[in-house]
Parts: sequence; structure tokens; C-alpha cells
Amino acid sequence: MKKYQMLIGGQWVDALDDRTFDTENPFTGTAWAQIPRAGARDVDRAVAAAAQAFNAPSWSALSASARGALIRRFADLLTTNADRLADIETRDNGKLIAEMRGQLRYMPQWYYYFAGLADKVEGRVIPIDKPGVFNFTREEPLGVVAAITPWNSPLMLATWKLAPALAAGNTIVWKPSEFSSASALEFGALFEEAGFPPGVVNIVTGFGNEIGEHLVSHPGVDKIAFTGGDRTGQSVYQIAARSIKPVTLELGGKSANIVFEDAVLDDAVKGVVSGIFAASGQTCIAGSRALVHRSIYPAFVDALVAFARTARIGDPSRDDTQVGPITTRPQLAKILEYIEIANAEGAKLALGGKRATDPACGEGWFVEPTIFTDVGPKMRIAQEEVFGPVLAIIPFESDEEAIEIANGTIYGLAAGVWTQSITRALTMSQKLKAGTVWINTYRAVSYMSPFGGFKRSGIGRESGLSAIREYLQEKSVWIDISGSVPNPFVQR
Ligand code: TXE
Repeated sequence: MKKYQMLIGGQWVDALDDRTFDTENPFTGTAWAQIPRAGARDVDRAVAAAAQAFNAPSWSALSASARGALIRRFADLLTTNADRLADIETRDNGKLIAEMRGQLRYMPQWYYYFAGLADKVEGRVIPIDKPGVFNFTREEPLGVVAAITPWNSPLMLATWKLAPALAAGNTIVWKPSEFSSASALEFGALFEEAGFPPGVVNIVTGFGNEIGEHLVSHPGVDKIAFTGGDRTGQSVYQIAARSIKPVTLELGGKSANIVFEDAVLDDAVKGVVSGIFAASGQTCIAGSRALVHRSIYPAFVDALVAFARTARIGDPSRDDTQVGPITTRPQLAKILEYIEIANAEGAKLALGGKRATDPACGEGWFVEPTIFTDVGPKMRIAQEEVFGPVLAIIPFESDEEAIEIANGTIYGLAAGVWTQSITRALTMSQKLKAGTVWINTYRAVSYMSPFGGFKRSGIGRESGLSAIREYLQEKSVWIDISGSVPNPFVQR
């Protein structure tokens, strides 16, 4: 079994008390690597290393252009290592090799984009209203950023934090999910190879319930960038509030994929499938509710069920597999429990509905692509994030009703709209309370376009120009140019 070490202050180390945990392959259900199980003291030394690196001239005195060049060198290494890292991700989290390769090959773009932005962060000269003073602003890094990431797209979701945070001049303590730490540690080696000074990127592996709170509350940490579950996000926010730390949070959703009567039916079927069965529904942007206009409801459901039934389930490392396993044992149990809940609530099961036992699934943790029809908008299956291949189909009668249902959850991460009417498309893009609205497409993301949640889906934005601002703070500098000291007893 492969044995990994963590990256702290430029050194590859075990946990101080030598504890480890096994990471499992969701397709075989067996352990394949040992990961260091960090404790509080390991977090302490990672934060200390990041703080030291933040102040050291090897990082702090580096010009922004040189910082950009380092990040570009990392992106080049990422490009040459993309397929190898994709293989590790698939082994560790069970997501399709086709999807992981796509993600890894595209991922360098985030680093190129933010590397390019590093030396374009500019302050402003304020045309100040007061005579005799000159006022300008500086954009400064925050310090030590704690990046806490989940298991569903381990390197991609880390990249959305690391690329802008490094471009802005911060240093990092990254805690990947305990279910997907191997690829993070392989990634860490590339930062070293690229020539980042020791301590700029530190990776601490371990359990969220053991070291998460310690990391978030650590006085040496200046900012938290978190992607994960709703409840964990709440706890992170509360703990960060105690020391008034800035946070970005991305907490998932219950996104609506809305199919109007004027949609191109085949396209909408594919769009709904890509929203919920791609990645076995384990994505924050899963279109886990399909809202379908009553007039096309039966025809749409028939076409969707027929298409979803053909999905090839099985080994995620095969290029032709379409539905892979569930990444973690607890997640498998959670999805099966939600299927029970939906049955008990009176939703009609139209496809799937149980753990998959197809021979192609072996001993893996699979759930059949599952479709519930006639779901009421207030049922739990229509309100709560399942994070699995379970679709709730809800009929609607009018555009107004579609908007009301779509907006009627605590979440607001994304929405899809299927229509041929430009007026309807634009109206929906305005009325839907979601951070991303896709019209006649679904699940598109880019390093150039901001991503984040409305309402309980999160705080802050990742990707796009504005993302770098999440890792900067603005300073106002005043300089007297009058040559005389004014009355010290009144405000200038
Ligand atoms: O996530 P957690 P889990 C949702 C999805 C899923 C549920 C639970 O609905 O079923 O969350 O998944 C770290 N302080 N999403 O339990 O616990 C943890 O170690 C600080 C949505 O895997 O939120 C990991 O690194 N950190 C989502 C990270 O938080 C803590 C993606 C996320 O784990 C911590 C994944 C603590 N107290 C799951 N406890 C999305 N938005 O895409 C845990 N962690």
C-alpha cells in the first residue's frame, strides 16, 4: 500500500504522533493508500510555516510578475501531469476518468489566468476633496489562507482557491477532504518542483472533525476559503466569526433545471441528465430538481426515463462508463436514506431506487440512476441536497409558478432553463435567485466566469476577475503635501 506524507514548510512529514488513516477506492471498496492523520500540533506547525513564508523576502519581496511566472511554471507542470493526477483522483474518489481527465487538462487555465492577473492588481489615486493631501490605495494580500476542500472535485475546487490566493500574494494551508487527500499530496509536489519557496503552500491531511475547528479558529490564519456541506459551512462561519475572519463559502444547492413547453425536447432531456447523473449527482451544481411544464410532462418523463435507463454504470476508470460509484460510504448511506424518504413522502419512483447490483459494479458503492416523478415542491426530496443520482421531477403550469418553485428553497447556487424564447430566457435569467443561470446548457464552468451562491449556497465568488479580490484587502494611504501642520484639535 502506498504511504503518503504531508507537506509542511517545504518538508515531507508524517503526523507528529505518527497516526495515519487508509484511503479507499470506491469502485473496489478496498484501501489503497495510507495518509497522515494530522492533529492540532501538525496544524500549528503548518500555520507557523505559512506565516513565516508570508513574511519571508523569498515570497513577500518577490515582484508580482515573478509571482505570476512561478504560478505559470506550476501550470506547465500541471499540464504534463494532468493524466497521472486524473488517474489518482479516479482511484481515490471514483469519479469518471473521462470527467477527471477533462478537469485536469483544463485546470492549468486557472493558474495561467490568475498568474496573468498577479501583476495587474492596481491601487487607485483618489481625487480627494481635501486640499493639501494626496490619497491613494494599495491592494495587499491577507496573509495565511486556510483552504478547506471537499472530495467531489478535489483538485478543481482547491484550484479555485489556490490560484487567486497565490496570485494575490498569500500563503496557504490546505486541508483536503479525508476522502480524497492522495491527489492533493501529489499536487503539492508540483508546487515544490515549480520552485515555490518553502511554506508558501502547505498541505495538512486529516479529519475535519479532528482538526477543522482548530484550523479555522487558529489565530495565525487570516482567511478561510471553504467548499463543503451546508452544516459544516455554518460551523466554519460561526467559528470564523469569533475572530472576525473573512470567509468565502461554497455550500452546494438544490438547483432547478426548468423545461418549458417550447424547449427542444431532446436537448432538454440531455441537459437534465447531465445535471443529475453526470458525476453520479455528486456536484454542488447538480440540477437535482427538474421543473417540467405540465403540457409536455408525460412525453418528457418518458423520454428522460428511456434515456437514463441506457446509462452505462460501472468501472470509473473505463472511458465508456457513464455513471460511476459514490465516493464515500457515508454518502452512499445518505443517498439510500433520501430514496426511502422520497418513497415515504409519496413521490412516484419512475427509475432506479436502490443500490446498484449490476455485475459491472463489483463490490463498489453504486446507486442506480433514480428518478422520482410527481414530486411536491415542499417535499424533503425537493428541498434538501442529496448529492447523488436522484432526480425529483416537479410539474408546473406557468412561468410565474416555475419561478416560485425554483426560488422556493434555502439554496441559490445554479439553475438551468430550456426554452427557445429569448424573452423567456432573459426574464428567467433575471428572476431566478441563483449565482449561475444556464440557458439551453448545463454544468458549464470557466476560469473567466464568476461562480458562487445566492442565499444559503454561499458567500463570495470564485473564478473570474473579481475572485482575486476575495484574497486582497484595500489600504488607504494619506500623504500631507501642504507642508504645514493644521490645527491638531479638529479633524482634517
Ligand atoms: O462534507 P464536509 P462531507 C455536501 C453534500 C454531502 C454533504 C456532506 O450534501 O452529502 O455535504 O459531505 C472539512 N471544520 N457537500 O461530510 O464535512 C472536511 O474534512 C472545518 C457539498 O464530506 O462539509 C472536508 O475537508 N472543516 C459540497 C470539508 O470540510 C471541516 C461538496 C468538506 O467536508 C469540519 C461536498 C469542521 N468542523 C459535500 N468538518 C459542495 N458544496 O460542492 C469537516 N470539515
